[in-house]
Amino acid sequence: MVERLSQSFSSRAEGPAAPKVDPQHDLLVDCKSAWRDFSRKKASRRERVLAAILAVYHAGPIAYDKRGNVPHFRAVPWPESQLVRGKSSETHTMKQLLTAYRPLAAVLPKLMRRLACLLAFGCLAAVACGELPAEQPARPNFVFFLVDDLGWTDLACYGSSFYETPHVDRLAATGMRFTNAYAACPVCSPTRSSILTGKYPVRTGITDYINPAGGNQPEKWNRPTPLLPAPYNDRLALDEVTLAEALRESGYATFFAGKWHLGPEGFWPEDQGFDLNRGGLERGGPYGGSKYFSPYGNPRLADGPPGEHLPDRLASETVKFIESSGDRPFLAYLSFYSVHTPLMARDDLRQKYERKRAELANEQPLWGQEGSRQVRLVQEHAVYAGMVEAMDLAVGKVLAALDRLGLDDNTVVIFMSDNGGLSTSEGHPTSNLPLRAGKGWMYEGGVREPMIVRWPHVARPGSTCDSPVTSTDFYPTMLEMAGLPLRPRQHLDGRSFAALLRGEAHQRGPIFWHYPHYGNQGGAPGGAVRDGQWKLIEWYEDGRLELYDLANDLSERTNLADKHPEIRDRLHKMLVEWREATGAVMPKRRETEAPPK
Ligand SMILES: [Ca+2]
Repeated sequence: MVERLSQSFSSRAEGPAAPKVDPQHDLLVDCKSAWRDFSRKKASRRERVLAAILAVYHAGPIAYDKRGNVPHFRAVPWPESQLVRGKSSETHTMKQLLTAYRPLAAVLPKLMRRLACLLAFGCLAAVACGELPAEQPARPNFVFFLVDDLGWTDLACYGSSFYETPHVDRLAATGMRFTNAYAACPVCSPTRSSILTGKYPVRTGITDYINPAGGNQPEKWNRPTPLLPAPYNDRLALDEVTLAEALRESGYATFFAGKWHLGPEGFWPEDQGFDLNRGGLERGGPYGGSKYFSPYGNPRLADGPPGEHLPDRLASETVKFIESSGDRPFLAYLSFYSVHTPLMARDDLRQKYERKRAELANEQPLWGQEGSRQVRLVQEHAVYAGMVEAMDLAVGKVLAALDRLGLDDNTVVIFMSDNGGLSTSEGHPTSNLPLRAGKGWMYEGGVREPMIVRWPHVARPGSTCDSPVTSTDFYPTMLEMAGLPLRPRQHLDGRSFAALLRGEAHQRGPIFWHYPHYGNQGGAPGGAVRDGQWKLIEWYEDGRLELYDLANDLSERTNLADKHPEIRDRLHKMLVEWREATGAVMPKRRETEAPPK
């Protein structure tokens, strides 16, 4: 037993991957890491007790409270002479320490009894009684990659044969890839709010993308549509306890980089739980300066050298934060402006994909029809491909930093997009086939997302999960991963999918959407519910219902509303009751005729 501990401690203390920490505290960190490792590996009770004794004796309350890992810990007034020769304030090497502790193995049963007497409560008592859960006590770090407008098939690991995404593919190979993951809305601000609050957009009132000029509010609406869009909130309320605030309250360092799009100044990341904000504003795109290249004209992001590329810069800022986080657990939320318009890529990447497009010489039809819009059917947009690859390179930069710093082992990495790929407007840069339509639409192309979660030692590397989840679910899932109590009154609509990551069954129940707006991409106001294999869409202009069997019709080609009226009516009732329960605001009929086109 002691030999096993010795090996673990030695590798922690002397191996090349040992985390770089304050020399005053490296002993503490290493004890802690060792204990965490033993917990993870489901070590025997005796091994865990010994690791705990080491940790308690040498850590004391300050180091643990600082990191917030084991808040109930108390230093044990253990007679020094019995354990280590010398003063506890001295720094011991691991080898010295283990030599000193070696006799402990012989007296362990007696020590356990004495410990149980000394500690009537607290974590160590739980260890001694064998009650400590197998979960690691060290809180995991979180890196959350949110990509803007990335479509379901925009990654090689999700089937793209044109875009090249080796770094995200590697993330998928080391984590779990979800095939039925949804955004809470087919446009961006609402989904962003759902991740940070654990609530459907209908509850935060942010049901459409935030247009700082208010052009999509009903009083300013000037498009000749049958309905006036519903009014909606143009900022995330400060009284929401965001995911970042919940983690920060528990000792996490919190960092935001990139696109925010959840309200004006005063409602930016620094006002919603993030210690640092690099580039987050009211803007929905990189609309200042030279846009995707420095100078950025962004009051929350200092300009870099001329021509510096924004996704790479955001990755560098994220790495800098991770390097400076010390021994605090952290949340690094890298919210790319990519791959949203404006369509701009590095010249070398654009040229690479122009060559690739020429070599592939596609002869399939490029365009189909979705409502009044053309929809792209083939991925071959060289500039967009360059944007996807630049995002992938930035992800790779952050993942490499985790590896280099020895943090990959205790960092949960999440990858997600906020709505479907842009396929029916603004350059039509991508195709979401086999999914129907894209960003701005209630069909699967608008809301089904690529989603990857790497939870070291828990989620099976390279696994795939087909169970439906949605963007409200990150909040409770991440609290559960961190060993923190859930906040069900905050994340009202979120359901933890930690069980899925553990490989266990989990039925999250139906998933709902409410989008009472006209998108810029051709979509019309509507609502939807997915329950099992079935999805019902209700179009608010005329109440038309569409029912799809996603298990057999992923592309939503065959409307079964008339063939299965009982399923249609059951789902419609669910949707109506959900809207009533959540106080959904509906679009209104115009009181006067629509202005002429
Ligand atoms: Ca978006």
